[in-house]
Amino acid sequence: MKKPAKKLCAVTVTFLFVFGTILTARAADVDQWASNVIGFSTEWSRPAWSAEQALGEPNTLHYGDISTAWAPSPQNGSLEYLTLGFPVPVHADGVTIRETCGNGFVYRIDVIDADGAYHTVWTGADPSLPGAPADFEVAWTETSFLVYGVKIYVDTNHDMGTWEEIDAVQLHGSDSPTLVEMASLTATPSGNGVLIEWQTTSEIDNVGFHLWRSRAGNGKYKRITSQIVPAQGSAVMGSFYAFEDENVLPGKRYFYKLEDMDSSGATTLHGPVKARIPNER
Ligand SMILES: [Ca+2]
Ligand SMILES: [Ca+2]
Repeated sequence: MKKPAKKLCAVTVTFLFVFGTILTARAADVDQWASNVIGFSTEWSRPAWSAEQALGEPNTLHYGDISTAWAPSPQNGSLEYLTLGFPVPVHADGVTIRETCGNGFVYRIDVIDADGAYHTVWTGADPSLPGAPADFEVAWTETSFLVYGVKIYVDTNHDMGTWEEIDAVQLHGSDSPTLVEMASLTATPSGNGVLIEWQTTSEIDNVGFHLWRSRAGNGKYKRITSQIVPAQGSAVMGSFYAFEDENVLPGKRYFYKLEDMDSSGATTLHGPVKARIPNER
């Protein structure tokens, strides 16, 4: 029996276009309660009045010395601090400190960046009045860097008749926007490798790209670019990029994700796209 002639055009080309709706995410406002304790000067006891009592949503519903709020150890005579972390890094523009005892005691606020450096965003007189829980709201110009935590400075001499206590802390800001708009992202078998090509329609504040590869779409991705692929586009002009991955085997399937990075170090992933390498002929 005669075998049919082997087809020469056996190259499987997989184009997976990922559309703008997925790739274009704008910055969103985020208001979030503190989720972890980074540090504190003192705490009155544990777990009652501990630093953890300032995490999560408010749960101290009345004014007074109540164990569901953080209290520093000394009632008076010290300068104290409480440093809290938040789930989502944001370009921060404010904080709300819920004071539930000795109100009016905050004298300084710092925010913490990705490198763990502290930036003072406010100093002054806290106008919160005693007698009822008070939300001390502080606003500042949005930080250019992402904020991971807040340090609150407390003067225990503010009310000589009681402790100064914090029930909850909410950070306000916007999350990192996707500043790169993609037109296409493809992976195509080419020679002995895979050619990954992408095109942008605009790039704002983009430093460049890295490529990540996996053998499965939901698998573990490894970075395959040893150096960042430098950005070439701008806010008004996109650019075209190509990268050849030669470290692939015949007959196998590969998945790729594209990562863009902005000047603050924030990254966004695009894809995945996949390519199947033809069997050797
Ligand atoms: Ca006091
Ligand atoms: Ca609390």
